[in-house]
Amino acid sequence: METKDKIQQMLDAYPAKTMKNRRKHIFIKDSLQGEQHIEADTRTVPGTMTNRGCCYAGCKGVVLGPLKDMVHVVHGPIGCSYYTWGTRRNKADADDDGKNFINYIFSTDMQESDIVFGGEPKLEKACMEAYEIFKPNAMTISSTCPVGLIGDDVHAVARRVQEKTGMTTFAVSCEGYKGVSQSAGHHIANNKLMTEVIGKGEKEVEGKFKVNILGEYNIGGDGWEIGRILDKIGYTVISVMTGDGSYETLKNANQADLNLIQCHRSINYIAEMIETKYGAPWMKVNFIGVESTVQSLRDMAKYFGDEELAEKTEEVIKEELKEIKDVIAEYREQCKGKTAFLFVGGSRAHHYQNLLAEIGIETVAAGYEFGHRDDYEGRKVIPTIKTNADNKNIESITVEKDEKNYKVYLSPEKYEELKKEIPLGEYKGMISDMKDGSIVIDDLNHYETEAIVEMLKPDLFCSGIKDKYIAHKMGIFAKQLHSYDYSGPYAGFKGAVIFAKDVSAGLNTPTWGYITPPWKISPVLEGELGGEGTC
Ligand code: CFM
Repeated sequence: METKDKIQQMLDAYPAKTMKNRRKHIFIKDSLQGEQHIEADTRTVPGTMTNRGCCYAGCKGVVLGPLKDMVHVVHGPIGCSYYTWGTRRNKADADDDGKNFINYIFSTDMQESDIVFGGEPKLEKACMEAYEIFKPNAMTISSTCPVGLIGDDVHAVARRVQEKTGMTTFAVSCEGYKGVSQSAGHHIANNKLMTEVIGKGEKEVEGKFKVNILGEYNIGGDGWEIGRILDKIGYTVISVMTGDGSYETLKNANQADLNLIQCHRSINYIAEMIETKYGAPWMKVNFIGVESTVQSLRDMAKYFGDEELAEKTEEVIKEELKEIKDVIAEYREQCKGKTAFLFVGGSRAHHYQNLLAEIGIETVAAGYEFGHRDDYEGRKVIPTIKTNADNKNIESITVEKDEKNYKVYLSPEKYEELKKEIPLGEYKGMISDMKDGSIVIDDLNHYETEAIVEMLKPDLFCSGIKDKYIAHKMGIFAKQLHSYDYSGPYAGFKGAVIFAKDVSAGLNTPTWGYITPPWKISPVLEGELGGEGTC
């Protein structure tokens, strides 16, 4: 049976309405068909087991949480805090001020009485207590679902805390139910960082070739490896958004000459707003994979157009490649010919394809949990994306040119000229890099995970904790691309070696041949419905 028919068979198991919905989220890449569209960033069909998270997860968990010198107070029931406590491996080390609170979780532990009588007094007390104990550089308050339902005015509380303490304090209305996934939370957090933090710094940052790294969260230390390389070349990294980031550095982000975007999905809004308000352009980079890293470094050198910088870039590339070339070749020998199926949030299913290819692994299927159409098809589709009730629910802000701090970095002519060579203000999306015949799938659910693994029999399944063990039970090596399991960094040159080593070890262990999945031993679960004492 052809893949196309197998996919149809998979969809046929659904009720008609669900099938109609899901078929728009999946296709087989075929260049002969011209542009292929995918439906994305729409509601998950109720009842299907999605891997998506909520708006609060995207706002507090992904974008705000890694800012280490701030205290992030969660206003809500304890579960919202407990289950987001330390589950994302965004590492951080304190700067000179010694303030690093990311190992903590701060919650108001909302109870029934707070729901009935209002939780504002408790929230204010919690913020003041956290301030007294930790003296953070700034504070955020994140709203969870009940806050929106009962109407606690978190913004008023934030204003009162700021008045009393003199510390920057702002609240975010990122109730979990907003939007259709954590993607809504990214947008809300981006807006707040832009209005409340970026541009508030008063000191001028010294240094040549000033950049910010956007959408880099230092998972497993990725940001540190990228920072090491940029530092060696001679860049000044003003701020990283937001892995190992801080309020203190983020305040000055408006002073950068160029914004580098690693994860487009979670942070493109800030890049656009900085460009409008302060003038600095943004460029898409990818520091996952050796070739992608080399390409990104060369693109950066081209942007700055400085001869010495270009020379140093080549020197560093040469030096780094020399160190890793043979090791990568060795792992390639061990992994070549294998296939992979990637399903990650909103950027990694794309970013890892080059790195896998470098060790001889072909990506046969890939998808995002919550990416938008532009993350699949490229930014060119943005004007054609329809707004719906769910995305209208998310505040969209417009910023204006800051006459005092606006700088012209490139003349419009130079910008257009450079745009032909480097991805300035451009992201081409995942589909263009995929081979014909590969499957692209959006918001994969657990039934489809099993069906596609069964269908393609990939050697490697890269996803997260929610579906890792399904693959393992099916005898297939699964690598978590969210948390990197317990490993990392995977970015840059040194990271590529660690990734190759981990993948090679996972693929080549004889373990997979010894596994008999439970459904092969007792394929049918037997039980009785109803009976005495059941309700
Ligand atoms: Fe960006 Fe991320 Fe990702 Fe993301 Fe995430 Fe993540 Fe991710 Mo998990 S910001 S979209 S919301 S690269 S937590 S560091 S790994 S789903 S692919």
